[in-house]
Amino acid sequence: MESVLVTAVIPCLDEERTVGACVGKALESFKALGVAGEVVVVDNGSTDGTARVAAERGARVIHESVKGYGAALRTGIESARGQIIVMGDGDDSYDWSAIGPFVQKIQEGFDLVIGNRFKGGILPGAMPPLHRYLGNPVLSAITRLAFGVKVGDVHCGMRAFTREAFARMRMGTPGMEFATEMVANAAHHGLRIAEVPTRLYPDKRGRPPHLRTFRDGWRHLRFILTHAPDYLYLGPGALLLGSGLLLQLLLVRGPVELGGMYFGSHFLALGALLALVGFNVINLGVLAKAVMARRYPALSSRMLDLLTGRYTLEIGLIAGALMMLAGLVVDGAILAERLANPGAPMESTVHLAFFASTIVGLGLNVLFSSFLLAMVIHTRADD
Ligand SMILES: Nc1nc2c(ncn2[C@@H]2O[C@H](COP(=O)(O)OP(=O)(O)O)[C@@H](O)[C@H]2O)c(=O)[nH]1
Ligand SMILES: [Mg+2]
Repeated sequence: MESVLVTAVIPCLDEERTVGACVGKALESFKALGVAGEVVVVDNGSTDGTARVAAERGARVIHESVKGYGAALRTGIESARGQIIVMGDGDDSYDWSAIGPFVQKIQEGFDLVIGNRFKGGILPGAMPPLHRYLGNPVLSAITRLAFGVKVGDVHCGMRAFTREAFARMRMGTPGMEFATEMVANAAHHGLRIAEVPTRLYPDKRGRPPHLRTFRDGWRHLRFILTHAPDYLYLGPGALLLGSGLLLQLLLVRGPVELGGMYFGSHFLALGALLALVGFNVINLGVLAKAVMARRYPALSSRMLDLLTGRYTLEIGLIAGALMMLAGLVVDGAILAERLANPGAPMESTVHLAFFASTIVGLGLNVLFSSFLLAMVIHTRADD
């Protein structure tokens, strides 16, 4: 049997009106490009004639019972026989006759090629204004920032990649967030990414799309937040911890009056709270980064190199114990003074005691989280 070079993968949920045209155009493309190709249609539980129409037009039809765009695509891609995979919707909104530039970019040596509909043109009625002017550009910008990639249209459904690149990306999400995950994982694994202008046509199926604006928008955002610990934890955590410590330091010697306003123990308590919460948020960020380092060995970050190279449980334990000790010494001194002068007003020492106790609390946190960090860093990655 002639070996297949390109596999077109089309995920379908009730697309009997359009899947035939997509399959036909993909097969024509293979002929025009002079490559051996196959079309795989993944039927995702359709109740219409999708599977029959696709098979009649010459596709190899496979079935995936787990619902979702990502689940369907993954199954289709894993069954592909070609070295190069082109994926795209079965609603005839992407032009399956125009896959040449995708295949070409792969042959030039790129691992992943993503269409860009903003560059290729969006025909009237092809994309709702809310997605075109708000949802997609905003989520694409956040994705670029969070993962350091240059991809203009992160949700574009027409893409190409090598089978090997797909294996390296280790995709796992079942829904529409698959599109974002692929961009993130490609970046984290250091794959070479290219873009090609792609035109988007109105789909021709005569019913609403499967994509649901808010449910799927949230799924993209959820994925980004979960996988961008610098932005989710480290930035906000540093801000909280910094402002909490600053507030405490300002008030450590007693109440302060600023511009006629009195800053007393209420603000002291707020400072302690901010510092503790901020520290815990940073703590989670460090753990999340350590988890990501296990998952994405190609990911480079100075913090990670430092952690994986130098960190030992003992360092964490000693740091935590020293912090606790420092706080306890101050607290002890305050207690001794109180015992010596039982009648002295509390106000003179409460500020310092608050600060010292906050440091004890932070030290305790360091102590306990050190164990989990050590476990994450020194456990072998499972693959
Ligand atoms: N949303 C969704 N799409 C699916 C599913 N299974 C297969 N698909 C196919 O995935 C493609 C993209 O879906 P579509 O509704 O066109 O989303 P949109 O192009 O992002 O608006 C279509 O070919 C669908 O038929 C599923 O369970 N959910
Ligand atoms: Mg579509």
